[in-house]
Amino acid sequence: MPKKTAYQAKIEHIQILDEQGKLDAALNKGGLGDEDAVFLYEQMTVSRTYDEIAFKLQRSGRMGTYPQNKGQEAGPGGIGLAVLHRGKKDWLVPCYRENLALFLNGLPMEKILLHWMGDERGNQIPEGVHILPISIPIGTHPLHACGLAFAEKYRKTGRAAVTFFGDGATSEGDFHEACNFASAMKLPVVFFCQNNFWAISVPRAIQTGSETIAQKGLAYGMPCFQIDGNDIFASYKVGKDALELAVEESRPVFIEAITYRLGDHTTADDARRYRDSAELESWQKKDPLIRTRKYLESKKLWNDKKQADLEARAKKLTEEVVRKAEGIEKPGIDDIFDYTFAELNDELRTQKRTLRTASLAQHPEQERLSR
Ligand SMILES: Cc1ncc(C[n+]2csc(CCOP(=O)(O)OP(=O)(O)O)c2C)c(N)n1
Ligand SMILES: [Mg+2]
Repeated sequence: MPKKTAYQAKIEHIQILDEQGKLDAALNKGGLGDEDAVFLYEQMTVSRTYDEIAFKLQRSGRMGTYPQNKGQEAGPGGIGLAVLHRGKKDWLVPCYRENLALFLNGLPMEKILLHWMGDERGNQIPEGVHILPISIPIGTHPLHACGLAFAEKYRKTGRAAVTFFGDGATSEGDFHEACNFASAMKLPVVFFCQNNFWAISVPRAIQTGSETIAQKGLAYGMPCFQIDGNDIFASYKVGKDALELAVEESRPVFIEAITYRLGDHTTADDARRYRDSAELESWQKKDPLIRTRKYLESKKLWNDKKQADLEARAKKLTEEVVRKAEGIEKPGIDDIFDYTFAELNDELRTQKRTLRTASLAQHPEQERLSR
């Protein structure tokens, strides 16, 4: 019996803008234009400012916890803009480190703050905005993206679903079920993994034996790409092509974006306890904001004056968003019943009626007496 190669594959790594801010124009053909690069640079700066202000809110006791997106703005920014430009209102099914993709596609910015302030109204997505609430259970939501893509395919809307998750999420069973389902059912889902090399304190090196995260998609028959996740040009171009491929050929596509979280896992974490400072410093040099600014300056599209204006605008905008979030009216005591269940059964109706009474023994008719 002669031996044959049963399967062989390679995965491309795509970088269009390098760390020094130099662009590969040939690779960028059909990709992000300079005007949009300016726009994304501004939006990434807004997202960074939002992070800094949210961090301070938590430290001053005005927010429960918060996961900074710092350093990871380019991946979600690039593909987020590609989604916006398609104009199809593709679904975004996020984790918690892709704020920018959500803001670009119509999520009111105060929603994320409200979520982390523990207000469920942060998860109430406005009608017509095709975004799911951010998912805290790791790895469960790619399945929801499959369901949405399944429905859109059935309705022939030409819409895709993009789901975001981290490197750690790819060790979860639900993630694999989602990959399998999307592939077996030929669903237009773009799986966008932000590989930031850490899952809280678990380093990527011991997270999985897989050489790349992208190759996990190969096992399910998906076209797979690895990109420099700190490069808005790569994320936009590969994201745009992946969306087209997913919809035109009705199949899932996998993108692994190599990035790094420059902050702690969340405000409840102190990464200095497990992360080498030299590693952090090496990634600070690859910061997406720095390289994008270098590129724009080399093209005379940016200068110190514009930077100062932008920083002032970003601060003002974020402070307004904070005012909106903190200024929301207090929720009604009945809301927990009115917005959790479609219909109340007898027990729940009694609970709702007796919620205001001083004790379970008190007759509901006396409720007014207790307040
Ligand atoms: C099902 C589940 N298990 C465990 C956790 C606790 N947890 C929260 S974040 C996290 C790490 C996630 O790492 P990764 O997927 O790489 O995302 P990152 O935070 O690095 O963006 C874990 C284990 C959780 N939220 N959900
Ligand atoms: Mg991670």
